[in-house]
Amino acid sequence: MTVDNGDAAGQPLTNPDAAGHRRAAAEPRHMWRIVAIWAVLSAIVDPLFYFLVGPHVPPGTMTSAAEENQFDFNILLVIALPVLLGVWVYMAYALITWRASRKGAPEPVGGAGARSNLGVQVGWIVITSFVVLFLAGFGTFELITTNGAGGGEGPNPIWTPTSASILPVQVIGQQWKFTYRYPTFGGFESQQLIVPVNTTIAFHVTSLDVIHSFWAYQLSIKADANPQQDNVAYTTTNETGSVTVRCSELCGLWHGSMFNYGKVVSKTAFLVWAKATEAATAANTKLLPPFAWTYVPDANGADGGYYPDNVVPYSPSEVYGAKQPAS
Ligand SMILES: [Cu+2]
Repeated sequence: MTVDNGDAAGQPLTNPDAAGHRRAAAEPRHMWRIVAIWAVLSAIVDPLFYFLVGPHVPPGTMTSAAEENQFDFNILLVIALPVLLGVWVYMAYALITWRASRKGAPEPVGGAGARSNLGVQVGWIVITSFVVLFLAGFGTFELITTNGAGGGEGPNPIWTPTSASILPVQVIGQQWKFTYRYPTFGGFESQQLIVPVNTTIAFHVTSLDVIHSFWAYQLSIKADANPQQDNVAYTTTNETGSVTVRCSELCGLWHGSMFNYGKVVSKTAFLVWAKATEAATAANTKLLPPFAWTYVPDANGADGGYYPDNVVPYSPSEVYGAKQPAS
């Protein structure tokens, strides 16, 4: 039901001859008002968000990958906020301006005039196409740019870091735990992920059984752990701090409890820890299968239940540590 409140002069608005012309002249250009309000609000909210909230957006800045991810999230949000504001501004404007109870409000008009507006349609298609295509290009660029996206890139990464010395850390997933093997420190294994700060790390992620996913949240590394695959993910640590590792691929009954913790520590603390752990676990390390890029549990295997995949040795840059990898 519509209510005719009449215009300011008390004339009924539904009288096309008497009121139609007068109203057309008095009616403000609503669309341009909405656009102006939206533009001003967006120009205020976007920088406020980017500079005040942006630095706190997950996953933080602990590594180069985390920094890149935070930047990407911020760009997405800077683009998304004006879209959100556009909806809210229109809704608020419509509620205030065109509410039925407003004295002198113009009567909602249906019919041909409300059915289509070429400018709005073309504008909508052009703007949404531009946003989507820009994001596709931006996303693709960010995936392959020099800091990567923190995802596993398979055994032949599409980009490699330029650091002279890269610390290799093998991440071994199995139902339902992660262990970390340090091939350049005698190949010892640890339940805790400890890495040095200001260092480029090459995570070599693999699995002994089903598909897991190594997600080190604060490091912004998320790489699938596939059996018989060496999935490489690089990042460079910027800050010390705690790391939570979770499996992010449904991998069986206790998937939910497949998590552990780690730390980014000073280079000195890392070397102390690595050498101490190497010495303390030496007896156990001897019982482990020799270091390999992947391991296949096999009760009848020729190498004590595991066999290495005979893949080439390390790249010459992955030499951080006291020793070359055991072969
Ligand atoms: Cu898992």
